[in-house]
Amino acid sequence: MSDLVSYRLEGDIGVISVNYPPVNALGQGVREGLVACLRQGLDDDQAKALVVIGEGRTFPAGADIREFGKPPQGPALPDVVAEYEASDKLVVAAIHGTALGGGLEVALGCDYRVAVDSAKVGLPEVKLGILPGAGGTQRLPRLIGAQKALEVIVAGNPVKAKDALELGIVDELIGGDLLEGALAFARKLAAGNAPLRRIRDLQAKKEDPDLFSNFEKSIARKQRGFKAPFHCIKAVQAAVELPFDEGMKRERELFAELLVSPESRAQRHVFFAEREVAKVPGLPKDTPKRDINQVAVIGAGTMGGGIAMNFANAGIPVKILEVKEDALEKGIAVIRKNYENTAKKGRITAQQVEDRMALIQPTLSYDDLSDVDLVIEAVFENMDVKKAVFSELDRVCKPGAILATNTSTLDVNRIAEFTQRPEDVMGMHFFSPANVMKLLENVRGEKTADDVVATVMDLSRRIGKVGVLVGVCHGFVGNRMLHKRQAEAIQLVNEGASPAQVDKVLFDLGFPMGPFAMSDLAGMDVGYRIREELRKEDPDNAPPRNWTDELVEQGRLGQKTQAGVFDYKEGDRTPVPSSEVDALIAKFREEQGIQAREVSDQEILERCMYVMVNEGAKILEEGIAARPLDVDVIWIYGYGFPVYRGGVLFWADSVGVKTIYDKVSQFHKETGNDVWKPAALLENLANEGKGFYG
Ligand code: HSC
Repeated sequence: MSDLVSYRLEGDIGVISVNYPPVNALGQGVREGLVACLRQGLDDDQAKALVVIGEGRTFPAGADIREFGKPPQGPALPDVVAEYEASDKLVVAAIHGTALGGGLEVALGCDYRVAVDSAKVGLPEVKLGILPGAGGTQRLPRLIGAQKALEVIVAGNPVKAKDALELGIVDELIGGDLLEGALAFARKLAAGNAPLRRIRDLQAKKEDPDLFSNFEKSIARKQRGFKAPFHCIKAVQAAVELPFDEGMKRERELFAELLVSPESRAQRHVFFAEREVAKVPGLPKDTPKRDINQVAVIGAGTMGGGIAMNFANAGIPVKILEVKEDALEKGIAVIRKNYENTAKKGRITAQQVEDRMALIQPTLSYDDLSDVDLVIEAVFENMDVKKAVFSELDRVCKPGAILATNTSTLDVNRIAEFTQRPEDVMGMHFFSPANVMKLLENVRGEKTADDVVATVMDLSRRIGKVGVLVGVCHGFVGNRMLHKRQAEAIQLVNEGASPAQVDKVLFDLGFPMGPFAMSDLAGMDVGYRIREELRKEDPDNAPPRNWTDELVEQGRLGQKTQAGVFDYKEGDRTPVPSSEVDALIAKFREEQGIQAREVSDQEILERCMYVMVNEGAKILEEGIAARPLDVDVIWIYGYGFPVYRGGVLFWADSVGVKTIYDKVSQFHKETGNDVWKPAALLENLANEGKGFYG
């Protein structure tokens, strides 16, 4: 018998206890143990009722995701849940930590559910591209109604215990020790001869006749490209329209379709990749970390302010430095406004606004930074300015303070050399808006000390970011690939495509917006400044001038000036093709002697995407990113690459590395452009018939 689940008698109540760290996932051994212990409890004449509980940090947090895709081994989870539901003794689920997915489904097979205040319950399967497949879509609507069940299942977000009580998912909150409370609850039920409560016997209610079609419409935009949310709706509909056993059959069919779908494979890949990036190859888990209790940010602009908010949100005091008083005041006012807007949406309380603002301390003097543990510089992208800032930081900061730069393109090794302590310097590249975007590209310099890397990676998680470690090169991983795509997008327009056509192809692939709408959003002047800097510093490698430079020089900076590559109406972010820009493009083609031609959508897709795959391969070869999954996580969390395609390199595997290599070689032959020179890694993988992931 499995030793992952044990049975014991506590007085007159049988306790079934799951012990499978870290999250008591419902792997084969746990499922087997749950059934065996239930049978033991049913056979135990002294047990008047049963309690199921998880040891360690949580009630089971779901099916064991690592088993998906492998040959199934019984007992199947739906059968386990059915056996609990069929029990003729009362069963109480005692919940702490996170009762998620299959974990909650087991609890729904029990007659009653109690939870500690800090517990959360939920059915997050949709985030893995599947649906609750052990009766969750059939039992939850029967318990709480179809509308609420749809909200829980389709969003997949965890529900706090207090809200779960209100919804009726949980029957009682336990204030003190969970086991004691659950035992007392079970005894009270047994003493009162409380009836069994089998959810399968309830009727699911549909509150509104158009519930399902309306719900589908309401998520259509946000869930574009995902399959699982729409299957979840179909399954809940079955709960309302079919008898329980038929509904279960329908759930099983829909689950099976999703499990083998490319979307789910990709989403499960992202789940593990997101956790894997925290484990840096070659950096032992026990590498010491420096204490970070007080942080400072240099620069109170959009970026600096956003960065500071992350620390205040996590309860870490942060100083924010500007050289001019009015810029400082303006920056602080913007932060307050951002918090107040969040409060207006009901996401934080007015008190939280004040608490967070109290953690942000404005200053005009570098001397105030003598006690901070970490400084993040977020000033203008110019080496001379960085030099001035880092020399000053080197002068005032205490020994052991980490000095970080938020540069998105400049050489972190050169910046480190502006100090006497390059081992304490690294990059922390936040993405705009810095208080929202989850990605943090942490850049290790040549001389960065291991404990600095370990500290910054750990801190990323503390402030709710996904930190990915990268090496030094122009643009690091994300922007280096992005710049290649942008250049290709511009080149496609030069040859005859329209900006709107290019954008549509990438939008249809699943990006939130195309490359030109994106540069309008970011501000066309950002890229322009980087190009100008390159033209000064490294003219041989700088991109040639093109029509986008002219747009900037004419004041078309993007959304902020209501005109960039596209036009924008006041208060509307929808890009509208511009005849003025079309004329500029035509003029550029004429000056260059280019005869515009028809460009196919397929060519746009191949050139914009394959150039990134090739660059990604070069990045891996050079060791700038350690693994394909690091590149993929960067593209998902930094640039909105569709999760259901798993990341740029995961997507490349789905196309076929050989197919991509052949095209890249062809483009190289046709253009002679270095960017298309196939990466050796790409070539090797293609020759071996392998993908980035084997
Ligand atoms: C499911 O339940 C499907 C069901 O409907 C059943 C269908 C049956 C159908 C049968 C048909 C015949 N599995 O995140 P952390 C690992 S789908 C395996 O860093 P935290 C994780 O990889 C599942 N491993 O911790 C990591 O490993 P590492 C629905 C899992 O405290 C370690 O645990 N449930 C795992 O920040 C720690 O994780 C979910 O989707 C799992 N289910 O967060 C919940 N869950 O150390 C997914 C975690 O080697 N999990 N691991 O890197 C979570 O959301 C978070 O892990 C928690 C903990 C909130 C549980």
